[in-house]
Amino acid sequence: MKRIITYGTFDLLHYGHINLLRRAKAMGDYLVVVLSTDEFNWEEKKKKCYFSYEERKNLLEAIRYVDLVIPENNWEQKAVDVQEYHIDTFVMGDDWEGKFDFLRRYCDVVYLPRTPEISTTQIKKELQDNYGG
Ligand code: C2G
Repeated sequence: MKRIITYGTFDLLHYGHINLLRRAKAMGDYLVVVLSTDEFNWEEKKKKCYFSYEERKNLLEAIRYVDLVIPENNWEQKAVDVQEYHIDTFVMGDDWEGKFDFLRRYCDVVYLPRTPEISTTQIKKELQDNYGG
């Protein structure tokens, strides 16, 4: 049982997120998604989510690739998470390239190419430009 973990906000879920989750799950048998809480997003990432934590969690739990969704409350929990959940591989999009190499003492660390031309920020901007008041 190869166990994979990944982290994110996953707001306005889109095919870039799905591409990441599909590839992450393909690397093992069990995928843990650590989902940024509303507080963490606002206080640490300055992101105001359209969907709440519970709504984003419900969406992720409906995805066939996802086996467990747990909260991300701070930047420091990753080393604890990978040990507590007996993780074999930590996976993130390559916009985070190199940022989590310190986890290599606990598990493999893999950065996957991001899906180009789609992002939650861009979705919000295009909606504002095309349908904004
Ligand atoms: N992603 C992707 N392609 C996109 C958009 C996102 O592969 N077009 C990936 C990101 O690289 C990330 C995951 O999807 O691995 C989730 O993206 P976000 O929700 O934007 O996550 P982020 O805000 O980067 O949070 O502690 C780590 C943070 O929680 C990561």
